[in-house]
Amino acid sequence: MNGAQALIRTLAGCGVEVCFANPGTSEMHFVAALDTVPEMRGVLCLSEGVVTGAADGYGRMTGRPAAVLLHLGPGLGNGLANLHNARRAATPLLAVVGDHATYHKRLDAPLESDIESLARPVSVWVRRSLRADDVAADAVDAVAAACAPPGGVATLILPADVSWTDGAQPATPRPPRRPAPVPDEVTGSAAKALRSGEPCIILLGGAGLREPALDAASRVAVATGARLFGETFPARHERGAGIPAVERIAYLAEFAMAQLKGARHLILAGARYPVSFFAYPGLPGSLGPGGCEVHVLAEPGDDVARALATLAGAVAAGAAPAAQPAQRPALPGGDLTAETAAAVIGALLPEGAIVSDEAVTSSVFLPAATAGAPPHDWLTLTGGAIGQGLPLAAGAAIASPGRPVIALEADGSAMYTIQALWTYAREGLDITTVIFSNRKYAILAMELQRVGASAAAGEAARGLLDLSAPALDFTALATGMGVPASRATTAPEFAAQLGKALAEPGPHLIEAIIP
Ligand SMILES: Cc1ncc(C[n+]2csc(CCOP(=O)(O)OP(=O)(O)O)c2C)c(N)n1
Repeated sequence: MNGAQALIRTLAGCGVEVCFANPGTSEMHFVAALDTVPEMRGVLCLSEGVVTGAADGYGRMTGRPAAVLLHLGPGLGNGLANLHNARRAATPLLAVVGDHATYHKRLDAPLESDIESLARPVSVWVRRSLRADDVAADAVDAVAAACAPPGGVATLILPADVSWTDGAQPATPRPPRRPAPVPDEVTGSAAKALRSGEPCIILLGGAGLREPALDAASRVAVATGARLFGETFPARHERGAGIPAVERIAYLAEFAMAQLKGARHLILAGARYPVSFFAYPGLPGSLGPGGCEVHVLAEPGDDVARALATLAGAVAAGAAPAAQPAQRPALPGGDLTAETAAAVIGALLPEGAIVSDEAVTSSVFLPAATAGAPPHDWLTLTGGAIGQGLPLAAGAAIASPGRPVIALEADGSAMYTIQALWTYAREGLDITTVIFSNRKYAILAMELQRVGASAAAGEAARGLLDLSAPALDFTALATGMGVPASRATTAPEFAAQLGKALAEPGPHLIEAIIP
């Protein structure tokens, strides 16, 4: 058995069963080894941003890492933006980065680069395997690091000669580490705040936005009058009819400050303290109200659900959670806009859907329109690096066979990793993609004003935010990659096309032309 075979066998033994890949020459023994380990499914993606974003979606849905296979420093570099998003999502993910043979590095061949330095900022763990004998043990350490709560990117650098050298053996998996229990005095201090009669907010993040944490948090809110919010961009938010509804903190700082206003105690359950996405002249970066006491009930790597259950036991005995009632918007007539499109999506969202939301400005109306739809998961752009939504949907679909996946995607963001559509078609993934085609970088037109740069901005500036000439033809792009596609220009057209796409298995794309 060579190093690559021992590595892949070890990974499969550790529960790593999918490898999203874009390989090169230094990874050829890894590629060849896939045929000897049928438990590992290789999934080809046509750019590294798709590879890493798909692994993020897979990890968010399974709680287990997918592997990615990347080609030296440049391959890793192409995948970095979505590794950054995965880091922000605390997704378990194993990045295998192929490298030149150990003895070839001194020659400074064209693809030679400093892989460690590229990997470190997005990784919780980085190691270079130096011998075929070590690679399997390194893989076990890598998986343990990726899975250590709350999860992260572990990067294993794999020299070509470590892959091809014979005499390697698989290593035994280690049981994953459990989330850390929250000490009684911490839950006790939060309980004291909740009993004080002073206004409290509980801010949920990470596992706090999943069941059973949501039920416990809702019981606390019902019993004490505390207000519940979710972090602005959660990795995975379980929501819909029957699940306690949690409004997310707004992206715009002014709105977020209004939501948090009046709180005397801010209890963080798996969430970070809320800060403004960017600095704006004259606005604070810290969004909590002045004088508000912060209680860290649970860090993201702690047992958030257990801490909330303990808290509910202390302050909410006998209280029932407030379940979101089932309700859907009526199908609208008339023009297609971000608002009517959201109503259509809310009216038709299927039970058990997984939504990848990178609709940017068009996502504003989606939370309210879908709040009472059947239970579903909502995945968001955790790290602000656009080009994540389409790859994320691919990984979520591969992680969750049988569940419908819906990618809600802004046109500008879609173009970063549009190659994901080819992987949808090749793998036959049940993904319905909606492109919100407003033919501009709308959010940046708004930000131009908000940062105070609009007075100086003229034709040249507006040109950098405009996507209208030539108009992107998303139906042609999709069909060119094997995904059936249609274009909607009215709300009823959109409803008919979405209904049809959701009813048929396999990938579909709808280009929604909106103002
Ligand atoms: C990797 C990366 N590059 C650039 C940006 C800056 N950026 C933020 S939003 C945006 C454009 C978004 O336009 P679109 O996806 O069409 O959504 P819209 O604002 O029109 O709703 C850009 C370029 C970013 N966030 N991430």
